Amino acid sequence: MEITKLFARTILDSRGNPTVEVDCFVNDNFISRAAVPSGASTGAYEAIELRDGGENWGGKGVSLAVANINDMISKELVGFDLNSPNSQIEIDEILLELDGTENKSNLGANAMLGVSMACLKASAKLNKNPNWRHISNLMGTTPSIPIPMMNILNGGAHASSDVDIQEFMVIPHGFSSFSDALRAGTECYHSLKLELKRDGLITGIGDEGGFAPNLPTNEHGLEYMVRAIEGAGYSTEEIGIALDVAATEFYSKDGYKFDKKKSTGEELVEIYEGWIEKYPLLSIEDPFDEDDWESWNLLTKNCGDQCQIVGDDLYVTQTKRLEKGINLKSSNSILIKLNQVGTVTETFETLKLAWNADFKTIISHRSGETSDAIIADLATGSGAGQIKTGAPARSDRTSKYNQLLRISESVTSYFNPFS
Ligand code: 2PG
Ligand code: MG
Repeated sequence: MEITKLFARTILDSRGNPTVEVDCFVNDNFISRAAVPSGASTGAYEAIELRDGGENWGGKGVSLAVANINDMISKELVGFDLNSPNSQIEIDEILLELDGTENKSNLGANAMLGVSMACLKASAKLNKNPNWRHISNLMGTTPSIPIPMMNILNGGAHASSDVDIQEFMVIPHGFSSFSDALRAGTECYHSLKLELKRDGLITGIGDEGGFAPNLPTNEHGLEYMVRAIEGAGYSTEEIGIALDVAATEFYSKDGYKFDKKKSTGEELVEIYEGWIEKYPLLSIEDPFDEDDWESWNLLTKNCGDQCQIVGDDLYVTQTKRLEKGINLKSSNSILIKLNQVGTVTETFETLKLAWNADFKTIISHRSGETSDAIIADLATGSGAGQIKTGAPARSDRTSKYNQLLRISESVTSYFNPFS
């Protein structure tokens, strides 16, 4: 069962930017395909996504990354036997060696991840397993369906509105199955549209399918979330709220530019504490800049027993950064994105390190997505517990929710970290 060909091409992502897609052929038969997502509010410490620069595609072309797969990587991996039980680890090691850099700037994390994921799917198929089961076999984990975090109100770098906070999400945790949770969250999405319309606000959407109105303050977003939940006929006991503040985006040397004024990290801590008291706020991601460790530590100390404090840009799915956060007690949860680190094996390692430290884990999409639904399989196979993959709208987001509906026909275990 040898890889006989790896073929990469440029395709479009959900924002209309080019991205990498990889086909894997085994014994001359097409066997698997993987597409690479891309972020807008990227962390400074993420593995490097190789872009061409120049005139075409506004500099965002990926022809160099595509060529790296079709030339250099293919030369190394054609002939590789996917039957080996350690094939994923071996393939990812070959990619790391070939790249030879700390930040994957040589081959490009987009090239490496495309190949790593295509090989993961190829081995799953050759083993006659669905992707989620293959992942659980590789990781030694018990599969379970994750609870969804659904981003129904978009701001920050994902919208053209004046809202600083990037994501306002519902967490439908008071339900005993994924499909019921998905239905409830989706009803909140439609209810939010009605609430916004009622107040004469626009209902155009942002990059992740959530509504993107202008609002007088960020706290108004929380008020609309409660109205959406209650308007859909639910209580805030069964549906909570999660935020991705993505604070690095509005941080500069003189502080955080939030609600049109400058605030310190300590002032933001106080704001978040007030919100945790007042709203059903269960999870706050990236409440501070990726290097403002002190503010992270303070919020986790004050609120970590009532609320998930989630590191995304802070950890960029990398064990080195996560180790520091574990030692400093900077958060109690981590967001996991395959393309922040660039290979499947390293993603598994980060997940395991997080669990060993009793961190909660959330598998995440990027704001630039494709129809590739592998994160639904990763979330289930790893048993990570939570998935965030945008609004229940637009195929780039619903492809993941729909894949979870299909998987839940086979996997009955449904993990609810909030019950
Ligand atoms: C985030 C992500 C996904 P982006 O910040 O968590 O929602 O956004 O892909 O733009 O980094
Ligand atoms: Mg984030």
